[in-house]
Amino acid sequence: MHSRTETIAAAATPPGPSALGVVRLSGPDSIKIADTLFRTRKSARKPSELPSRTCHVGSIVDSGEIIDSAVICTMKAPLSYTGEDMVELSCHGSMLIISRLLQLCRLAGAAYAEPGEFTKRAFLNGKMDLTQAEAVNSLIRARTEGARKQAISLISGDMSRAIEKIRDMLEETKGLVDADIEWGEEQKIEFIEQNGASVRLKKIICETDRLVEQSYPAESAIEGYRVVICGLPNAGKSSLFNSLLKLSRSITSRIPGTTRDVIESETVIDGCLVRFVDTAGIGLESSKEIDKISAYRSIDAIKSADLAVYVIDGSSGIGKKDYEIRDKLEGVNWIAVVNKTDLKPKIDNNTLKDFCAGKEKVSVSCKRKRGISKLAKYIIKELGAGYAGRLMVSARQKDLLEKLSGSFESAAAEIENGRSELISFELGCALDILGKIDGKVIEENILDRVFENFCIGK
Ligand SMILES: Nc1nc2c(ncn2[C@@H]2O[C@H](COP(=O)(O)OP(=O)(O)OP(=O)(O)O)[C@@H](O)[C@H]2O)c(=O)[nH]1
Ligand SMILES: [Mg+2]
Repeated sequence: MHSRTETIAAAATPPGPSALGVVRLSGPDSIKIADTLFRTRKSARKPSELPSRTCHVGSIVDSGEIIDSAVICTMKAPLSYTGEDMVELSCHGSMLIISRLLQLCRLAGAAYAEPGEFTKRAFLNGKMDLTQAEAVNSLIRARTEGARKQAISLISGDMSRAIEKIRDMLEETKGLVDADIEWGEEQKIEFIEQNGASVRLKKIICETDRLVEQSYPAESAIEGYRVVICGLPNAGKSSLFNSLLKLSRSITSRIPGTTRDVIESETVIDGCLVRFVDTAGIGLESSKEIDKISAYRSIDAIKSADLAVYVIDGSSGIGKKDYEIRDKLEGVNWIAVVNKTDLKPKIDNNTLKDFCAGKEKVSVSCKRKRGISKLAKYIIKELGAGYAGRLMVSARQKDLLEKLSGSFESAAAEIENGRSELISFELGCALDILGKIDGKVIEENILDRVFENFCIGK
């Protein structure tokens, strides 16, 4: 990325014909650069002559030629998104105009911005912490109301406040331990001996555990949870897939082996994006190569599932082959669905209980559309994908939260041993991890990784 003394420019709107196209500049020369290419319509004023944070209609000009009409807004530091001098130009959304405008910015001294560079500057200038910056990207990528709400709650600082609370408690405790190291003998603080450190650490662990419990991965929320429907041929997998999607997506027929490929389609359930995957039946008595390939693909799909839904034909019963497939679900989160409940049942409760081995089971009839919405809600619950009272965290944050819990374990062990210096060291490590979560501790390679996933212009 560029140094912050450089001024950057980028299109903030996607390429392609549209009503408006926005180009933004950020950095010390933003307004000076805008002066070279913009004049207001009536009074031909330069951007530097306009009051900050006001909008003005005018023209983009290149050597006397009018390129387009545009609205300009200049924002003087620090009152801007990045905290630097900024200019936003809204012109017509034509690729020709936008690229010409960017060229003019470049000729006047701006560098083309890299992905996320505006938000990175906002972070570096203290406009937001790293949890908020990451949430900006989640907000842009959110495709469901649930994910949008979560991203907004993070941008407004829900995660930042939770981290700050743990930091306050940790700093206070470390302060007491350090005082104990320095003054303990003389002033008889005996903080550690009086159990003070361990009581405080328990409270901190409690607070952290709550945060870990509340958190769920942003990637699944944004890209969709993968729910793979599997089972024996003809169990009604494709019928269930279609019923859950409320769409006739897969072909269904009474001939076993109808589905050959892995078929995916997404839907939104209770504000959560779910990607359902229909698979070929496993265990088809066939020597054909194509059927073997289908079965391999089904098994592969199961391995990548956030949740597997094992469909049982309730009118056929549970047999040896069902158990063989169940064994392939080892290590995968799965539930059982008994389908075709409109027909005479052939499964007794004990067999079903034994097959499910503690896993949940739901009964449906795809033909009569019975039990489908209950199953959909159940899937959301099983995925842990509900949004109420929860925090969407990036893989990076989740990893650090787990490390934080680990460092508390080490601190607790040192409290047991009564070694103040080591307690203080472990608490310091925990503070360091907290700092990496919200960006109080800056590591350039981490920042690069966070911002490289952003779009250009954000
Ligand atoms: N009576 C009844 N029939 C059902 C129900 N669900 C599916 N079927 C029928 O069962 C047959 C198989 O359904 P599919 O959905 O194609 O089954 P599948 O598991 O995808 O089958 P393959 O792709 O061949 O593995 C079709 O004739 C469906 O109409 C149900 O709830 N009740
Ligand atoms: Mg099928």
